[in-house]
Amino acid sequence: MRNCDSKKLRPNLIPKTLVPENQETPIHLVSGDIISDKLFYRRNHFPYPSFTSSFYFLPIEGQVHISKVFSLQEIYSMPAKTIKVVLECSGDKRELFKPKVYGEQWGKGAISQGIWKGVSLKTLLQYTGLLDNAKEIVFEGYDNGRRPDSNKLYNFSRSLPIEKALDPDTIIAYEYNNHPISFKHGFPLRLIVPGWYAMASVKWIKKIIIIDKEFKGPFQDIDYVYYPNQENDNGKVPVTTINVNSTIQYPLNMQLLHSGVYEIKGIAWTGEGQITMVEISIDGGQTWNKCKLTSSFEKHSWIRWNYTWNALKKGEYTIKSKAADSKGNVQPLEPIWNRKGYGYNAIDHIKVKIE
Ligand SMILES: Nc1nc2c(c(=O)[nH]1)N[C@H]1C(S)=C(S)[C@@H](COP(=O)(O)O)O[C@H]1N2
Ligand SMILES: [Mo]
Repeated sequence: MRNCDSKKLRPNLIPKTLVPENQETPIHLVSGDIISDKLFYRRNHFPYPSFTSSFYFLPIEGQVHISKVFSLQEIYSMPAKTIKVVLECSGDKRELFKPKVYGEQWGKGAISQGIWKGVSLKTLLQYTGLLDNAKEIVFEGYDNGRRPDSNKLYNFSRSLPIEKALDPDTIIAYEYNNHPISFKHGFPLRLIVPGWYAMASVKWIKKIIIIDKEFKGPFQDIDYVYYPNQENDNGKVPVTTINVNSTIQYPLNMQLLHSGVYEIKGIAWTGEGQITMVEISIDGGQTWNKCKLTSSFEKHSWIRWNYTWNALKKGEYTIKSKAADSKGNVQPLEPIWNRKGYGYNAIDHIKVKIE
């Protein structure tokens, strides 16, 4: 009976702020590898933009041989690429930093995954060419507003170095899970940058500008930068690739359970290379056991894992998960603290009690 009921119930997003809209995915309650549009987390810096999509054109200009303006029909008719991609906000798990940091207090659900279809940016740039002095490519979004640190109006803009921009997997996407991208996630065109934290994946692209220097917009040079120190900006480093990470989806933190056999399960992901191992500890990290990886590897997607636990003895348990990738990265015991709280990837943990 219970099972039957729970099949009818669907989880919702977890609200953080409403304007601009910031809501997280109920990551503990999703199964499988494809997050529906409805349960995809939402992260916005500004209110949603308004523009008339029936008059939409995409300009590419700057350090190019010929500037071009593409219609959507032209873009839809080019050779397409379809990729399953994990998008993770660099602020995912921010609420876990100690000492705490300012910013959206994301739990573990500023992450989602699904299938994006679009045209490689590289393909589009073949129509314009790049001048020899081209250094970065700037993507400007339609959304704008004021930041807490300035009275100026800014659009959400970000850049990529040429090398990452020309990676065939960097796409200008127009479909998500076989449907046109929904408005909230970037309709009609959204940049998708697999392997990088999701601030790089600019929604509602207004134009693309090739520049001959480093882009210094505030979402590049003030935000999305690791600041190792509380008091000053020394040692600042831009946020780029996703850190190796894992999240326990079941059991839930602080859950009460009867003694029995349980499938501990979760996801693990990394920005470069692939997940090679996930280990589980049920004794707070003293001993570790290898998990079964239950989904097959795809270059830009998370992997699912599980571990069968014979929970026979009553008591309190701290369960931990630790992922490692093919580049030699392993989740650290402690996160690397930084003032704006990006890139949290410490070993995940939950507590449960067997009664
Ligand atoms: N135009 C625009 N693009 C954007 C943002 C934004 O505020 N405006 N937020 C970025 C950040 S920080 C993240 S984490 C992702 C969130 O994408 P989603 O709302 O589709 O989940 O979009 C990125 N692209
Ligand atoms: Mo983000």
